Amino acid sequence: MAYSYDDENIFAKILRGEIPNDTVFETEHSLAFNDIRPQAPIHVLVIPRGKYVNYDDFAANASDEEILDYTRAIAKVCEMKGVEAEGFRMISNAGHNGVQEVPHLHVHILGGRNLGRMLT
Ligand code: IU
Repeated sequence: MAYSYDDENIFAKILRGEIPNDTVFETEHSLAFNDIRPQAPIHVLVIPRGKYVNYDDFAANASDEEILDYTRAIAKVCEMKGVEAEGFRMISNAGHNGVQEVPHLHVHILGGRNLGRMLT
């Protein structure tokens, strides 16, 4: 599927430095920052710097280097936040049914409390 990227989405503005963010970790190809409306004591968003709408777009069109960098950035944030021992949740919403608010790929990392069952 072909995706068209909206250069005016809020994460694009964050990546261009037009809007501040509370950075947790960054690499050449990825940026992690605290969510402005945290749903748990730890709520970090990890985004690729490249213009990808969602995971499908990223997996199909990003370079191997970007994919490796992004995958490891997510793991690094989990390590930095110390969520691995007690557990955590990763979510990436996509599209209308996924109720994706910002059309730039992001993975939510949630932890620091029992998150409850999501699927029954
Ligand atoms: P979603 O997966 O697209 O539904 O979630 C978007 C998230 O981006 C949501 O948790 C917001 O609180 C968060 N966010 C943000 O961190 N900074 C912003 O300026 C905006 C949204 I707008």
